[in-house]
Amino acid sequence: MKRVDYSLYLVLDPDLCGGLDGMVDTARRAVAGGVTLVQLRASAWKKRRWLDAAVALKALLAPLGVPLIVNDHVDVAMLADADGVHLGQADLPVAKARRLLGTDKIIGLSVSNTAQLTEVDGADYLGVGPVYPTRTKKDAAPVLGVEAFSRITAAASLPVVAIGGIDADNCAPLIAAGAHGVAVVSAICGHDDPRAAAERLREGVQEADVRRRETDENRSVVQCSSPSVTDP
Ligand code: TZP
Repeated sequence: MKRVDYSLYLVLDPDLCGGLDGMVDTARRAVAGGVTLVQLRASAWKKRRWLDAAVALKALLAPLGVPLIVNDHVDVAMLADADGVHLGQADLPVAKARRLLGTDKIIGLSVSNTAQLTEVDGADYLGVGPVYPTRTKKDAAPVLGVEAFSRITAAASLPVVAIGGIDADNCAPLIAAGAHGVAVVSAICGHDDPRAAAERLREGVQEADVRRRETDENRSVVQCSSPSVTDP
């Protein structure tokens, strides 16, 4: 498994950030606030602009050690030497993308129900959502809610990143449910202070992660100290 920090994943939206320059500026400030992974997602754009944006983002992020993921477009990712792609269910199959990208690049796959977990082989992580209502993706699958999200995460064999309507106040149950991180668009893009917005999210995720580890430790202490059914 690749060592990728999925904890705070920024998905850039040019409409909310103010175009290409706004996306680069948002990414720079958000990374200073703790974003660990950045995705370029510009659904309405033509490929030439995708490439320009991917090249500019790669130049920003590579020296900072933050991976750049390109949504949907494997060719753009390859040309910009991005660190990976994020694929939807209607995009290239993971195995075909892997053939083009090679083993070192990161491949993410969107999943919105447990049935889709049967075809995730070759992916590095899953983007599971929308967990909460979102206004950012118009054609999003039905909202999962925390319970359905937890079921998918429990059944998944890959790291899960939660997405959809997530902010600093509602991220904790998703980390408690086993998410490796949260992906956000509007909780950072378009904010006056993307760095402060990222810092709030990072705190929320970190606190929830500490609580989850404590809960896991308590569980294992209880399991070790309670007599086994086979003890005399
Ligand atoms: N996929 C599922 S929901 C979503 C995507 C790309 C949009 C998430 O945006 P926001 O603003 O964080 O709700």
